Amino acid sequence: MTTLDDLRKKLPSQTQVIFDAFWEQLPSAEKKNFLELVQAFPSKTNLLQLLLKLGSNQLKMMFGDKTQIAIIGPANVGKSTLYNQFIQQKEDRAVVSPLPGTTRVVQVADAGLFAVVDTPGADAIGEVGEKERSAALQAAADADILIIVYDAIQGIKVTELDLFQQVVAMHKPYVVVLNKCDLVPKDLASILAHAAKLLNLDKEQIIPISAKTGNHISDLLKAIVIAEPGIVAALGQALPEYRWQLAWRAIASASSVSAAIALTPLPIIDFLPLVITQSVMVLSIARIYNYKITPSRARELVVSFGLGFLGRTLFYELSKFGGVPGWIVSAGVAVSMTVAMGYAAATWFEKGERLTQESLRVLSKNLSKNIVASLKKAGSSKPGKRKLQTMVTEILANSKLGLDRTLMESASEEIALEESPDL
Ligand SMILES: Nc1nc2c(ncn2[C@@H]2O[C@H](COP(=O)(O)OP(=O)(O)OP(=O)(O)O)[C@@H](O)[C@H]2O)c(=O)[nH]1
Ligand SMILES: [Mg+2]
Repeated sequence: MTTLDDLRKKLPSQTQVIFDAFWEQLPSAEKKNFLELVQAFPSKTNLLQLLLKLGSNQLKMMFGDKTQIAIIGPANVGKSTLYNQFIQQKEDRAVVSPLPGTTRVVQVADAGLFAVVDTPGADAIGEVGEKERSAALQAAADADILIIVYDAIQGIKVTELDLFQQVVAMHKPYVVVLNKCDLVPKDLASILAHAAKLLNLDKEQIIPISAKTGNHISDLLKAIVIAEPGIVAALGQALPEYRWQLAWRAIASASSVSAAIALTPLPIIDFLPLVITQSVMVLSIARIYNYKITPSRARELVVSFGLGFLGRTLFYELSKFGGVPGWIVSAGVAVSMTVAMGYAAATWFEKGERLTQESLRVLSKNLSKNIVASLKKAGSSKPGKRKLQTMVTEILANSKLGLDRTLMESASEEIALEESPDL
């Protein structure tokens, strides 16, 4: 688990001072929120990026223009490669090449929560070099946070120290990165120690990464996030959405298993394996919401929601209408029960609120109608288990419900999600 201190240590001391000043002013309730959020930071880069993306609206609301993060450093250290790790749109990709001096002008792109700025190498000599150097320094002066990149193999040349000092003198939050660590055969520690000594930093304050493989980019992202505490506040607000999107993945995968279970025996849904599948899902959702629960308690929770009974009632209700193959009704009911259970669990873990039987009933009814309609559209002949699982995963992956939790709330208030099937 990441602690605040782990993250704080990654910041150079000047940036720690900025963070500490912010921390002192924070009321204790806010401090608590902040700590909880930091602990919930995922260690996988792609998940952290999802969180950053979700936080971008909050940040815009709070600060108007986006925070700009400039990547600066000598030529050929991998600045543009790192920039490409942050961008959201493929069209924004920067050109990368083994030739020093590839990037000639400053470029800016959207990186979700912040805007990222790629700059030309700031160590070039000659007339063109001078121009590029001042463009890079100007970009640094215009940015809110700086990432200073060096090459782990080339090391830090004495001539590059001057650049570092100039950047530090700007008194902005910054982080220092040693790139191309994938090429370091061994003894990364001594390379880090050497760089730290030159820059007058602690070893922990230099973040070793590989911009090419993406390794340890998440450490860098976390350091950036706490270097600008405003970002953490924005992330705090985005966290519920982020958790819901993750929970939705767990729900989609458990639902596809539930659908396969519902295929046999037909036409009566076998509820015991469903309870097991849903209990496993509830455990993963609990993990996402940082809620401690044992497997047996998860199972009790599933049973206590009484979805088995609800499912049976729904099944008979939907079968009565005829015209829909039995397997579609079974799968539709099993999936909607699992989705409803996932939503009920997420609501419980997040807010401590228990959905009422009535809202669960309305929610699962609306969901099953929609899932039955989507399955009907997807194919008329009864598929094998695996095919059905793929179909259900696709239906749920494309559903807007996974992006926006509030749609679930309206679904449990008897508002049709999409057009209802004519049952
Ligand atoms: N092995 C390895 N190669 C890298 C890494 N990052 C960048 N490179 C390579 O290093 C070379 C330079 O990368 P760029 O991203 O163009 O470097 P830059 O700092 O933008 O260079 P300029 O624009 O010339 O200042 C390219 O051949 C990259 O593929 C890394 O983490 N590992
Ligand atoms: Mg470049």
